[in-house]
Amino acid sequence: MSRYDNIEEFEPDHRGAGLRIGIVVGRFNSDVGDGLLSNCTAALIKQGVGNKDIRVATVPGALEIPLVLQTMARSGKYDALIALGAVIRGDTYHFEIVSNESCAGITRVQLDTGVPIANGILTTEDDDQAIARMAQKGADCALAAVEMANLLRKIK
Ligand code: INI
Repeated sequence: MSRYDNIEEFEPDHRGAGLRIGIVVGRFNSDVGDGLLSNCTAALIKQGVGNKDIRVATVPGALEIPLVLQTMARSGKYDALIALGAVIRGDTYHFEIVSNESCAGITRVQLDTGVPIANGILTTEDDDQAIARMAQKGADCALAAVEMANLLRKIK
């Protein structure tokens, strides 16, 4: 497709058939994790990803997510990965540590390995904010993962 001056542009491609997707979910705040995961897998399947091509790993909390993503990325078995979890503010500085370190770890893994990772770790003030966002965020991550896997394939 060309929108400007006959310049070629990669079009967003959300067709999921044949893509292999790994998902890592934190069990901390598990109701939110479950909501993120169910909406994410439903959206992946809607886009045509086969259920046999989706693998889910759960971990205790958001801080454990980057290492499992790194292991999945290095395995060569996945076209894209998805991180799901919820970090909900408490009374201490721990919220900032968990939010910032999990996000930094995810970014590092995708840049180090070249495997795209959709970041669906919600960071919210309270449970209500997380519950209000989990359905949309889970589905958005499915689309982002499929789109990024297809884009990187085309660029390569
Ligand atoms: N992990 C989360 O995923 N969300 C949180 O809100 C959270 N809080 O608030 O502490 C949290 N902490 C646990 C952390 O991710 C690790 O599992 C733990 O520190 C053990 O390494």
